[in-house]
Amino acid sequence: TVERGAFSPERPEDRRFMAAAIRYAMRNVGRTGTNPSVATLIVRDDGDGPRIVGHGVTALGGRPHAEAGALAEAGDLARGATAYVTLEPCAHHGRTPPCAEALVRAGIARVVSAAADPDPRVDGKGHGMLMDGGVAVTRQVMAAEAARTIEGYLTRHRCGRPGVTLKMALSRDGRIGVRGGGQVKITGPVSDAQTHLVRARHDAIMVGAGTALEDDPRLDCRLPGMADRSPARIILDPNLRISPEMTVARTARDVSTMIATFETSDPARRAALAAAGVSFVACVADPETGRVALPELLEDLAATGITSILVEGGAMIAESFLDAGLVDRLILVRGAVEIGDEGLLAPIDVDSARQRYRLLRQDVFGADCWFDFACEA
Ligand code: AOF
Ligand code: ZN
Repeated sequence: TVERGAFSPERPEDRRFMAAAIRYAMRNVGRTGTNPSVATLIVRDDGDGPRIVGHGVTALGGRPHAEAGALAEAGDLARGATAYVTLEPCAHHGRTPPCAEALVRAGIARVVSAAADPDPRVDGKGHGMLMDGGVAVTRQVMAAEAARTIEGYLTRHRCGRPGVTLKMALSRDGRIGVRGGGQVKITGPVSDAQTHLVRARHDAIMVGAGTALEDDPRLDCRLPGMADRSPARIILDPNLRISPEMTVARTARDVSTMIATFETSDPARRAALAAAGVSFVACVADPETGRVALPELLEDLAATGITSILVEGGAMIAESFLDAGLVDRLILVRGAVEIGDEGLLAPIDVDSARQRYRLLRQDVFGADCWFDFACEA
């Protein structure tokens, strides 16, 4: 029996279903616009053990919400069932009535939620609406794990900037390449595929103009079946050195491409790039360093709807983000190759990262070691 219309305690099976919901929510992370990617599982027990009768995840672009698909699948089986949601159900009227209301109407008996929703239109009101409708509510089940799946959304709400992941490949001797030596292959195919998955989970990917000029990269997601999951590309190019012949410019009609540049940069080159489909974000210079002011840039990017950015290179941009304290997640991929003394030292290595940040996980991908740190204060 569940106590209707009140907060109710966690049950033994709750973590198992919430863990499944959190994994499922990962499916659309990075592809739901300013909305978080949320998952819902509807579970009922008719005496023969719990079974999933409906599942849903926030749709690409952010609508419909997760609850809608799960309730549609469950149909009448939702009556008396438990709904597991990775985020507090919404309480506001958008293109559809609030999800909290839909759950009540479907006859859901109990809702188990993970993360709280900081959106002022929700922020506790979803749980309130459920309880007013006679639904028992259990909150904060695996809340920290669920919050990891919506980090960008939370950071944009709390700090007014996108969440930032910095990813760097390091040789075994802690180098990130050879100055002026072009692209040095440090990592193997397994961690490269993993990198493409991480790309797909961010709204945008950022590199400096130096890296772009040296490597002429595509910066897209090239996993089979995931070509449509490519993030937007942002090139940090204050003095506008990128030319319209480069790959990112030539493919700007296929994958959204932005150049962050000073307003004083060459107007003719800007016009040529704009004609190729590139858009521009105006940056200002930091009065002390003369470099791009990153906090202002991130704020402007958040205003365009970007909730998460993967910063992929090179050394200078990595150092600027680290120095400014603007890195939320740091991914270090240590390859097996040695570069030697002529190599460019990375601004941070695995040992110093271990001292400063919290290691979330460590994996071995082929010959490479992958370290994923949370940079919380
Ligand atoms: C849910 N289920 O799957 C998601 C929710 O612009 P709208 O109307 O779609 O509302 C966006 C807000 O909805 C967002 O800020 C967050 O509060 C909530 N996201 N809520 O019930 C979902 N993605
Ligand atoms: Zn909703």
